[in-house]
Parts: sequence; C-alpha cells; structure tokens
Amino acid sequence: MSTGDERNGRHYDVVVVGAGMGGIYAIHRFRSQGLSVLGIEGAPDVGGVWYHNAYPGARVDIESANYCYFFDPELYREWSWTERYAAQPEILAYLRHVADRYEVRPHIAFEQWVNGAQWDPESNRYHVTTDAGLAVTAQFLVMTSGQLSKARDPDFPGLADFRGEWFQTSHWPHEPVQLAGRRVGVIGTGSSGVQTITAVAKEAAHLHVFQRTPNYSVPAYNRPADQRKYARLASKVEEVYREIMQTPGGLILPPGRGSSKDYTAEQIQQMLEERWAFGGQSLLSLFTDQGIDPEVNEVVAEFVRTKVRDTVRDPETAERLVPDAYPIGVRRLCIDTGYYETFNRDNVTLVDLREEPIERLVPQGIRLASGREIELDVVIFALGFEAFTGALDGADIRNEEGRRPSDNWTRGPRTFLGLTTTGFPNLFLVTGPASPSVLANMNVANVQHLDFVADLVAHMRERGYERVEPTVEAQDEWTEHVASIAEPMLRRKVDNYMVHVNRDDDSRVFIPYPGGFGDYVTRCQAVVDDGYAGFDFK
Ligand code: N01
Repeated sequence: MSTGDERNGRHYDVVVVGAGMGGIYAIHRFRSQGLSVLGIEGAPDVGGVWYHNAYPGARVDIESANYCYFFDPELYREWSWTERYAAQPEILAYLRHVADRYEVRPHIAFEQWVNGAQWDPESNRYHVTTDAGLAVTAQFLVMTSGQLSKARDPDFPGLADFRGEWFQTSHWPHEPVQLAGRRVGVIGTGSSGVQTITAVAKEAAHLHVFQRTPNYSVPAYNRPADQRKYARLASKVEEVYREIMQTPGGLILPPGRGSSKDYTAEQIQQMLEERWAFGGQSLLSLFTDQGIDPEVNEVVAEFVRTKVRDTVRDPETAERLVPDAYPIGVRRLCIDTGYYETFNRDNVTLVDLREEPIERLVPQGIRLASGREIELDVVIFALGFEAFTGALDGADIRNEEGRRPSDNWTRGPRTFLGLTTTGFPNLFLVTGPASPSVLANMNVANVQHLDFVADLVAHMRERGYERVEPTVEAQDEWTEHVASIAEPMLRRKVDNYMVHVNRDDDSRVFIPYPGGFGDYVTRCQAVVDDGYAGFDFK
C-alpha cells in the first residue's frame, strides 16, 4: 500500500515511467546531474520488456555486443556476453547488474502502474498517480514505457471456457511453466511467436502453430560470443560508440553494397548468399533500392522463399510457410534459430488460418471455422502489441485541456523529433513516434534520447526556464519531413504496426523516423547547436 509510502505527496524534478533499458539509464543520468528522480515501474523488478517477455526462446535479434550500454566504458568492459545473441535471462541479469551498479533501484517505486498524469499549468507540474495509491508531483515527465510493451490481449470467443492453461509471451510467468509432454498451441508468428515455436517444439508432446500471415525469418546463427572480437570492441568503446551513432540502425552491420542496378543477377545472388550466411538483420541493408523498388525487393524476397522451400521437407507445409503476403523488410524481419527446420519435426503441425480461421476456444482446445477441433492442454498467445500509443494511453497523461497525446493524433502521431508533442509541456516520449524507435537499436536510441533530454533540462535550469514544449511550426515541419522520407518506401504501403492508416481516405502515416539513426542524431545535434531551435521555453 502506498498510502504509508514516504514518497507520497513528494515533489520530484523528474518522474520516469518504466524501469526497462531506458528507465534505468534515465534514473542514473538525471540523478548524476543532481536532479531528484522517481522511477515508477509496474513489475516487481527492473528490466521492462526483458522482464515481462520471459517466454521460452526469447532472445535479442541484434548482436549483444551492440545491444548494450556504451555510456560507461568500464561497464562495457566488465560485462562479457556468453552468446552472440543473448537470451532473455542473460539480458535481464545484465539490466539488474546495471541497476545495482549505478544504485538505481532505491529510486524506483515498483509494482505499480501510472494511471494518471495531469499537467497543472499554474505550478508547471504533473500530478502523477499510480494504481497503488501513490501520488507525487514532477516538473518533468519522462516516458520510458516502451513502444512495444502494452500487449495486444487475446479476445477470442470462448477463452473463458478453455479448460487448459493459457499464457501470453508478453507476460510470461516467472514461475516454471510445464510444457513438456503437453499438447501446446501457439497463435501468432511474429518475432515472439517464431522464437517461442522453435523452443517449445523441443519440449511439447505436440505443437500446433496457428499462422495467419507467413512472415520472413532468417537465421541468427547464434553461437557462443566471440570473446576476442568483444575484447577488441571493449578496448575502444568510445570509438565504437561514435561509429554506432552514425550508423543507419544504431548497430554495426556489414556495409551496404549500394544500388542493385550496379550488379548482375549472379552477383546479386552471391551477395544474398553472403548475407544469409552472416545472418540476422544484415539481409535488409544490402541494397539501397530494395526497400523502394518492388522488383528489387522481389528478388530478395524470392531468395528467402527459396530457402524456405529448400528447408521444409513437406511441400504443402513449405508453401503455407512461404512469405508471400507482403514485400520483405516492410515488417520487422524475424531472426531465428532453426524456425523453418522446426516444421520437419513429427510433433509439429502448421494450421493455416487463411484456410481455416479460428472460430473459438472450446473447453478442450480450439475450434476452427472448418468445424475441425484441435485438442490442447496449453495455448500460448504471441499476438503482438498496441504499438506506440498503448503504454502512453495506459498512463492517462492529460494536458490542461484534459486531452491525451493520442487524442491529438487521430490522423497519425505528430511530434517534434519523436520526443515532444505540442500542448504537453515538459513531457518527453523516449523512442516515441517519429524517432527511429523500433527501426533502431533501442538501447542506443534510448541513451541518445535521454542525453538529449537531460542536456535540455540542464539548459533550462541554467536559464531559469520552467517549461518547454515544441512549437507548432517545428512539429509540423518534422512530421512533414518524416512523411517525405517515408513516401517512396514500400514499408509505408503495407499494413503493420509501424503504419497508422486513416481508413476514410486510406492516407497512411509511417510512424518511426525512417531516415536512419545516424541522420537523426545529426539533426538532433543541429537543434542543440541552434540554441534548441523548435522549442518554446517559458
Ligand atoms: O508481434 P507481431 P511480436 N489471430 O505484431 C498474429 C519486437 N520483438 O510480439 O501478421 C491470429 O510482430 C499476427 O498475425 P498477422 C520486434 O520489434 C523483438 O511477435 O497480423 N493471429 C502476427 O503473426 C517485433 O517486431 C524480439 O496476420 C493473430 C502475430 O500475431 C515486435 O516486438 C522478440 C491475431 C503478432 O506479431 C512485435 O513482435 C519479440 C489473431 N486474432 C518481439 N492477432 C527480438 O528481439 C495477431 N495475430 C527477437
């Protein structure tokens, strides 16, 4: 109970919402410049999505030597990853280590969700409340609540009748879940589903995979971390970090090869094979025109389809798995460790929901529209997230007119730099809409944003300003700038969680900043160099 909480009624310079990768650094960064900070976190521990997504097989899809903090070279050097792509328990252990090393935990109110944040223009403060009864005020509200953190909950008819157990990948229990020897169904084949399916197939008596849209998945080639490579990076952390800050994705990948038009068909196939052998997201950054020119994209897509057909032995299952619904790279590429091979196992069956949609759950399992019933002991939902606005809406942030940010975004998010939005003074949306966000290495993006915000706050303190918000002109310009870069991109044209579609006129707003992380960093620096042009201080 927070009514007896000594923090009740206190005023803080900064309230940080969410103690994941972003929140941990935020608390450390703001505290180290002498500000009073309170973090508020729903879970009983730090970690954010890496706490909640503890499902079997969960691991990062960016190499761990890149997906970590660079702000302190000592921290980088003292931690050594065991795998090229660390699994969820190791990432959580790392985040706990960072939280302890920088004494972040004492500044977090755990096990409570922010359920209100009302801006008071008289005092220039947010009145922040939680579902545990905590009430505090803060001059600055920093949302490190994540863009992919509010789960899309299952709403299948009959769920309450199901006699087995069901779980969501995004809220996986921290107690052991018994899957061995049981009949398991997984619904959803995005990044979470692909990882879960590959892991659960090895345990379950039988696994049914319920697939609505076949996605592209490429091998991670996970393996023990190359300690010599890591030591090399660790010996020049500052240099590596500077390099990463200039890359398109906030991570080091093999360099792109320019336009595909400069190569013969044979050379292109050879390069695709090289990328396939390297693994991971590198396949998407091969040619500059593969995200724009449908014909070039089709060459890359067909290359992956051939791999699927070559891997999956049963031709009918292979055809169902072949990703044919959209161009490659417009949705996030899944990175796997033996996903397609999983369908060669005797204990795995693919159910194509395009042929047989789910009608409902029944006490003994799932009934399909065809009338077929599949008996299950456990159902796992990997249905994705209410991206970008889910967690923000959950905190119920209101401005002086009683509006929430998303009330102003009915035709797509509008922000300045993805960090701030007009009408909401002193509110910062870390990795928010129209920042590189889900297109970048989130760890690096978080730190870049928080350094920007912390410097902005220091700038205000030095000059005696109490409130800041972007100008309407700056926000309009940024929104148009993002739209103009996204305009020719194939990824804007396909429905997915990165696109806001206005159904009345089919206008489409691509949500993340698609100009590349390095370009974004340069533009942020230009704003600073120009005396925080685009911000209105009071
Ligand atoms: O979610 P998703 P996710 N009936 O939205 C299906 C990050 N991430 O959690 O495509 C049946 O991609 C849906 O089908 P469809 C990463 O950024 C990273 O997997 O809409 N199916 C789809 O197959 C990623 O992009 C990592 O037809 C339904 C799936 O559920 C993001 O999180 C790991 C359905 C949702 O896929 C989201 O990935 C995990 C229904 N009613 C996640 N509703 C790594 O770092 C939805 N689906 C590796």
